[in-house]
Amino acid sequence: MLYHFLYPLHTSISAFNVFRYITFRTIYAGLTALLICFVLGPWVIRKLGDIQIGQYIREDGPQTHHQKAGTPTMGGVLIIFSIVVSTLLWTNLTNYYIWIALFVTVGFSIVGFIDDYLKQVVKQSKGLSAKNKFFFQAILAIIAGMFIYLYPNFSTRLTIPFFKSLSPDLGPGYIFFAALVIVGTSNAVNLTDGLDGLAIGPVIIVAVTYMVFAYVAGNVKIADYLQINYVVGSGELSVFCGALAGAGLGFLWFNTYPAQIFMGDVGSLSLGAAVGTVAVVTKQEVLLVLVGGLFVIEALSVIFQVGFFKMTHGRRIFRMAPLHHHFELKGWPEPKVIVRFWIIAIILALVSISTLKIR
Ligand code: 57M
Repeated sequence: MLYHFLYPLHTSISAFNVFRYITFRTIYAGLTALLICFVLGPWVIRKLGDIQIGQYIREDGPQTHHQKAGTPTMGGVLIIFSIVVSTLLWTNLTNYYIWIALFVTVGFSIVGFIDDYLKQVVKQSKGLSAKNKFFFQAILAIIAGMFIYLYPNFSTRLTIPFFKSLSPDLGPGYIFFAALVIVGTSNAVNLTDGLDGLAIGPVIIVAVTYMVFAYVAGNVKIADYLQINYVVGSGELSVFCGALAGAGLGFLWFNTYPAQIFMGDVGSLSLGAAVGTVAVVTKQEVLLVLVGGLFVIEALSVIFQVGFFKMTHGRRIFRMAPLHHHFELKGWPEPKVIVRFWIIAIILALVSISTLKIR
């Protein structure tokens, strides 16, 4: 919005010329989202506490988690609100991809909100069934995949990291591949959100990484120099990623150990889907396996644990899945697990950015 109102004034007030720059708007989208979280955070925590939206802790979890019972959850409402307001304020609203990113972010947050509401407010409910949750996620993701596919000249070729010449063309099948990336990332972030700040930290790291990818993919000169896909209009998603990272930092202020608030499915499902969408649009969808490697590791730990459990009729690979619980049960204090996982996420992000040069 500010771009549309203030940039045109640069002819009379030259300082407003700065609104044309994606880098400027990305920084201030992040700071705006951060500020909204800072200002509204305490009020949201109080409000959620007052209406008794406190986390229910399952019996079968690590004993250390029982002290967390009653922690306000559904804090994702604050994160998503900050992202949407900041994106509407700082992006070029005529950008096609911005509306797809907002559609996915808000759509998945509604699915998560319904799940949280049923679990936290309608106490006896276990929330949306896995089947229903997956159904709504798939519908939203396929719609997004379709709109991405229909954008003129959008390439349906896959970008395989390190293998420049290998770029299989999926054609209309790209719609379903894009949906798979969005739903997969959404659920992987959801699984990871099991310790204070454990999900939001890597979400910030991944958002900053895709901020870089979106910027270079949307800049014809840099894309050409790096020999990566030039995706017209994707540069504006840097601003969206700025809002994602800023809102994440603002939420982390309250979610850091010992957490005053949890994000709930309303946050985790939505943030994962938002990152997955940016990865698809910037044509760095396969690289997301590396950038979001921590989420992949957590999800795989569950898949292997459940598979092995079924195959061996009761034996486990890990003391408990997802992986963060395994280290908790090994005696690692919660903050140690969290910060070490963040360090892994940072290493993966740096290696991912280096692939822009290594081809
Ligand atoms: C998402 N939710 C946290 C919080 C957060 C198939 C199976 C692997 C599914 C998985 C599961 O239920 N995943 C759901 C993880 C939960 O966090 C809430 O959920 C929201 C995210 N969706 O925002 O509202 C708990 O995590 C803790 N937490 C924090 N700090 C935070 O900032 O401490 C969350 C955020 C919260 C709180 O304790 O209650 C969760 O863990 O459920 N199931 C599991 O992850 C369970 N693992 C398991 O059953 N493993 C089995 C098999 C199935 C693989 C095994 O290893 O044999 C673990 N989770 C729970 N109990 N709650 C362990 C058992």
